[in-house]
Amino acid sequence: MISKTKREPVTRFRALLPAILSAMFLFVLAVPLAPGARAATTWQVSIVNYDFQPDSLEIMPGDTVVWTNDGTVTHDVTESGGAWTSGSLLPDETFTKTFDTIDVVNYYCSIHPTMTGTVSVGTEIPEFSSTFLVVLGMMGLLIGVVVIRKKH
Ligand SMILES: [Cu+2]
Repeated sequence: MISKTKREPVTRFRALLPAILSAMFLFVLAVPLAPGARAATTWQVSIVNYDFQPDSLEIMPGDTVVWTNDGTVTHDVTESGGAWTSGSLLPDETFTKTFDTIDVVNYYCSIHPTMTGTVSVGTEIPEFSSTFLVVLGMMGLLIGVVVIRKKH
């Protein structure tokens, strides 16, 4: 004979299972998005044929961009508002810059102003998303617990 008290924990666990699984799923999603969980990346931009290739980058705060003059004439990398510049880059010379703050950075070559490029820093993934997903997972768990408490 199976007593009622022995069956109860199994029933409780089964009812909680969807909440536990959804919470685990959301945590798994949130972890790679959490600040600091991701290693900084170095991105390469080639300056060739009077063009920045690629001319549009989507990076995360803390990432580094290396521009290399693969062309045959002097170029530079200058922020559109003049906040910073690489100075003259002779063929084969490089310019390295790390972007720490969320921003959309437009730049151009001041020698050939039709050459333009953009670095989007952390704007592709909303800043709140990791926190949002963790909170959502915890809410799922909490709702599951509340539902079980009401049943028993
Ligand atoms: Cu140029």
